[in-house]
Amino acid sequence: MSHVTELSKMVSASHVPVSGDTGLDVPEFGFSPEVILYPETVEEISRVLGFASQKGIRVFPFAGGTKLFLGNPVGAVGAALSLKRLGRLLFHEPSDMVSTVECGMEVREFQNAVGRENQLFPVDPPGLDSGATVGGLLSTNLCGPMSTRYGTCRELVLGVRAVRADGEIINLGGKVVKNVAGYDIPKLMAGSLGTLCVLAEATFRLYPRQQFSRTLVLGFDNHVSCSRAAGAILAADVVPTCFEILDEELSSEFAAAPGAKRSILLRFDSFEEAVIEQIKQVSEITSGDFASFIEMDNQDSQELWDSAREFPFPSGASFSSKLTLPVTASIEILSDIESNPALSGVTVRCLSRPARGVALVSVSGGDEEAVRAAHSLENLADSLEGRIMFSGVRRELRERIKAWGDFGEALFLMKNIKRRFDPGNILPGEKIFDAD
Ligand SMILES: Cc1cc2nc3c(=O)[nH]c(=O)nc-3n(C[C@H](O)[C@@H](O)[C@H](O)COP(=O)(O)OP(=O)(O)OC[C@H]3O[C@@H](n4cnc5c(N)ncnc54)[C@H](O)[C@@H]3O)c2cc1C
Repeated sequence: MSHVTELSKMVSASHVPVSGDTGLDVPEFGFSPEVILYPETVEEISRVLGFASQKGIRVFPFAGGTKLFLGNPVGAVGAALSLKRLGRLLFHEPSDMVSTVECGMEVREFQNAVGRENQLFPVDPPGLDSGATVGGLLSTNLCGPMSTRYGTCRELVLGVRAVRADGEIINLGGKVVKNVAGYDIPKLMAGSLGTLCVLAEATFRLYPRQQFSRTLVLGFDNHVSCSRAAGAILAADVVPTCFEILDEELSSEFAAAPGAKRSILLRFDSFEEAVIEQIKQVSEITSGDFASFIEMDNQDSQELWDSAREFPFPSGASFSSKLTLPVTASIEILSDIESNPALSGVTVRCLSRPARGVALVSVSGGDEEAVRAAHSLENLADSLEGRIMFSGVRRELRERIKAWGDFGEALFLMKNIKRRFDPGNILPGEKIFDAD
């Protein structure tokens, strides 16, 4: 019996692609697995991985297929393992504000399920309405504007049930908010891009859904007044759910403050009096700086937040990048980029999330100019003591613009962790680094 036939018998459903058909409507998949497996239980995943590791068959886990372009390209794999059939809500205890979910459930569906009890799973990644799943979200550790207040999945995950490359089912963490003595291993899974384990179930802490919400859009004539206002907001006694700075391009493109040199987007969610008080404070501390000040309700601001959430994906850009910087540098980064001569031959769009110290940059232009821009951004991140990651790099440029910057001393540790979890590199480690 061939390996493909044996693997197919271990799961409830499978698909053997015919020539030229990956079985997935995902052009970015980048490789043709011999078989796509759709397990329905953790035990089925375990059987597949146990067999695959004995035979040295490489397995690629995926789910929504919305972010397969992230990280380095994957080499040949024997089987792709779709989590789509593991999409059940397993546990939700509203009084403990904790829920356990199977990793193939779509993030939006999970949010709707806990929302029925007036609770919130506060992560808003790009692709939220295109089928991004809980497992994909945790393994990429992606987030959106709400990360200003709630952080990312790494901060919200309490426990995971996962399957190691050798087929062993492991339970990490727990179902209560304070459960950690020593290493907090579930957090290691956040951002591991499917290279350590297949995530089958995850337990998250939840938050109460807020009753009242208002958005502010502040437009600025120049970058100096924008930076001053951003600094004052960061230092003030206010707790925005979202806080973004847009450059001139994005201010117009998102129809936030067309014509403004910069704009600041803020959202406050709480009970009504608290929101009104915070808006008053922001208006007072920034009053000498802004050129326009607009207040919007939830409905009117929806499109704006959808645009901010989806940036920088999907894009026809040459590449996107994410810079992680000291907070003050993340305010000034828009000006640093504008005044950088190496970035003058390309179109740059930039959004900064200053409370997180994160800037998202998308670059479009000719191939040579784009490569030069990527190196220049790398140097800029370095000079500011930050880090940079590239994603959505145009296919022709992938050899010249690698997904990750220099990991430095962390590389040794990362490789050791990978070897402990998966010595045979059954789960493609090259998404993050070469497995030498
Ligand atoms: C460099 C980089 C930048 C990013 N930038 C942002 C950003 O700015 N904002 C943002 O919100 N998000 C960002 N993301 C992440 C992305 O938005 C995810 O949030 C999204 O949820 C992917 O879900 P999906 O189900 O479509 O996953 P897929 O596209 O199906 O899979 C994505 C990855 O997760 C792995 N995976 C999927 N499911 C599992 C599972 N059950 N077990 C193990 N591995 C699994 C896959 O192997 C693959 O490597 C970034 C990620 C990276 C690495």
